[in-house]
Order: sequence, then structure tokens, then C-alpha cells
Amino acid sequence: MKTVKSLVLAGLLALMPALALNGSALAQDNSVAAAPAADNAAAPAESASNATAPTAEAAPAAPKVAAPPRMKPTEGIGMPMPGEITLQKQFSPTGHTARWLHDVLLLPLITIISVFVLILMLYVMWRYRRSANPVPSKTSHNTLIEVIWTVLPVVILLIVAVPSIGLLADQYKPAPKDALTVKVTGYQWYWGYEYPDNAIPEYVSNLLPEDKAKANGEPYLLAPDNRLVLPAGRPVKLIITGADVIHAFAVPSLWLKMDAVPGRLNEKSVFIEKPGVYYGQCSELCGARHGFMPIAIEALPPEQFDQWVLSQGGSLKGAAEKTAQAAPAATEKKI
Ligand SMILES: [Cu+2]
Repeated sequence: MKTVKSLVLAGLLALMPALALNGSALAQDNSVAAAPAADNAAAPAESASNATAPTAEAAPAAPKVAAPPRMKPTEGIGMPMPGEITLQKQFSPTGHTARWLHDVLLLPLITIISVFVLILMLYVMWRYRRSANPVPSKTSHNTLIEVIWTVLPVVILLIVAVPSIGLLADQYKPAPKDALTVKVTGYQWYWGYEYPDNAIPEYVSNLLPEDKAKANGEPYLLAPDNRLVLPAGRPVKLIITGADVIHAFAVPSLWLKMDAVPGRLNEKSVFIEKPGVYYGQCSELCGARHGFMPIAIEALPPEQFDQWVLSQGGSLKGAAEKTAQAAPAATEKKI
């Protein structure tokens, strides 16, 4: 009897983990099933904000200013190229420093050191192999060599540290007082852009479908429908945040990358040297469609940027003082 009882007990114990696993699997299934509901909940918000975009675009009829035509991207500028192994061509002051640091200082230094160590190791392996060198040397100290291999790395690190720390400081330098403020919000899975200085409410930027991207001559997966329009040659202050999870706003050719963290306003100052279209992507793994929330900055000459602001029903900076008072309320609501 006892053996039967213990067998049953043992059987039950053996099955327990499987049952528990099933339970958790069920729980996971439930969470997966719940996910689409959350998606659906987000979708109306998206379409609602999309719905506001056409009205903002339809509005130009009222101020009677036409938006500048959609700028065509230039091949090889503001986008990665096939076979490219270095950083993208840079169009901001910090970008130039960074590319110089990478191309002129770090890469040659890394290459020289790696090749030197490799040659040294190969030589030692060959020269001091057992057959050629049966009685090993018992030397354990050589002051000159020890001083050299301590001082030389210190000097190399100092040479790297000076421009490196300078670049780090430049990257976080706050924007000047007259900079144009633009708010960037990361959503699952699109971007929202708002211009508090120009009283332009938030509009949404989604992935451009493949056929439309091709028809436009734009790179698919890098091109969005609505671009972030910024002035070239004028300082810009980007206020970057996330609405749901952590995203990262990144445009390689402008040396621009900043995390978009929910509940936090991160600041990044940008100065775009040349008008053009500069592409980027969300650079923080943010969920299923992380790879499908591209970024495009359309940098316009200042007077064309002003024209764009007016075409969106906005007011030029400085004239927007009155409307700016209304803007903080809108920002608070969104965060
Ligand atoms: Cu993202």
C-alpha cells in the first residue's frame, strides 16, 4: 500500500513543474492576447493625431502661404551607402570633430597598435620556440623596457583624452538663448514633432510605404511621410521625450543621438550647416516595430523655413510670444 501511495505522490510531484509551466504559458498567452488590445487602443490616438495633420496641411489655404516643395534627398548625403565602412559625411560642427577623431586619430592608432602587437607575438612565437631556444632565459626585469611600456600607453591615452573630452563637452553644450525650440516625442512606433516657439501643434511622422518611397526616390525604411522641418544655419534646441517606452532620436550625419525617455525632457542642441534631407532611425530597441519608425530632418534655408512655418498656420519666432503662453498647457497634457 505504502509503495502505491508513494508512487502516486512521486507521480504528482513529477507532474507539478509541468502543470506550473502550463499555467505560466497560459498567463503569457493571455498577455499576448491582451497586447493587440493595447495596440488597438494606441491606434485611434495615432489616427486621431494623423487626422490633425491633414487639417494642419489643409490650413495653408487660410494664411495663403504655400509650403515649400518637398525636398529631394541627395544620394550619399544624410543616408548610409552600400559598402560604406566609415562614418557618414557630417553636416554639423560636432560631427566634423567626431569624424576627425575617428578617421585621423582613433582608427590609425588602433590599427598601428594591433599590427605591432600581432607582429611582436608572431616573432616571439617563432624566435623562442622550443626547438630554436631549448634553454629559456631567466631574465625577469628590465628597467628600460618597463619604463617604456608604462609611459608610452599613458602618453597615448592622454593624446586621445584631450580631443575626446572636448567633443564630449561640445555634444552637451546647451543651445544659445535665441535657438528655436522643437519638441520631439517618441511613440510606439512613430514620432511626433511640435513647435512651441511657432505655435505649431504636434504632427505625426510615420513610415512611408515602400511603393510611395520608391515613387518619391527616397530610401525605404529611412523615409517617413511627414519630416521634421528645421532651419539650416540657425541654432535649434530639441526637447526629446518618450510617450510610452524608451526610444532614441538619432540622425548619424548630424552627429545627433539622444534617448527619448518617458517622463523626462532631454535636451540636445543642433546646428545644421547645409540645407538637405538627413535620415535617421529610432536607435533604442522599443518594441515590435522598432525598425519601422524612421526619422528625416528636412533642413531648409532660413527664409524657406519661415515660409514653411507660415504655411502650417504657425507664427514666426518672436511674434509667437502671445501664443507661446498657450503652448505649455498643451505640453503638460501630452507628457
Ligand atoms: Cu523607438
